[in-house]
Amino acid sequence: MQTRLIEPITGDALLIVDVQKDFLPGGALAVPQGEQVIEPLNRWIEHFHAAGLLIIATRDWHPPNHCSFDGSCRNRSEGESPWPVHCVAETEGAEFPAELALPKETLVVSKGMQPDQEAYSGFQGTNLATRLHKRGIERLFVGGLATDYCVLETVLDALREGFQVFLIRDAVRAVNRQPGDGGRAIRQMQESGALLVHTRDLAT
Ligand code: VGL
Ligand code: ZN
Repeated sequence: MQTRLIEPITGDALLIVDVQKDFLPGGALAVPQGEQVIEPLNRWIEHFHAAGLLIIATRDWHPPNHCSFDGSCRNRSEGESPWPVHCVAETEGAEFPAELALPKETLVVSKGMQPDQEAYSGFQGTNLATRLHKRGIERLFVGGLATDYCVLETVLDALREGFQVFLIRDAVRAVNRQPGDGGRAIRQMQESGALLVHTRDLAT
């Protein structure tokens, strides 16, 4: 099958979700194979940067007493267990890995800073949607961690905000607390309107 190459244009932005040390091997909440998103994301970063297009990186940026560490979040889902302490603001685990080639112009968006609220989505409790609309962004290319939590909620919010969303299929990995969570999340994103793209289809 012939696939048309993807050529990002004005109005496009790259949105990298929570690629942080704590979600990578050796981290407090390591996502299986999480490190494998870095190489494809670097290709998208290079392409967007060379084209002068916006790159956004969200980061989980929790206070030490964040509710997700003891399961007391006011907006937690039914039966959701707590997470290990992860991505505490200003700690090493919350840093972006050196291997992720983020340019200095990257728009960094911190989230999950309110102690009593879970915030998987990069749009929740941030002004990200307004900032993107103001800059004329219409399409978002999304990759990062984790497929079944922060990528899922960020993509669903982006669609609700009216952005066209392209999920970079090979640049996401899932926690899979329950087997199949990652696949179900991808289907849910597609059913909500996200389109799947692959790094091999990015024009060089
Ligand atoms: C995430 C669990 C807890 C994520 C953040 O980035 O997907 N998952 N906090
Ligand atoms: Zn978190």
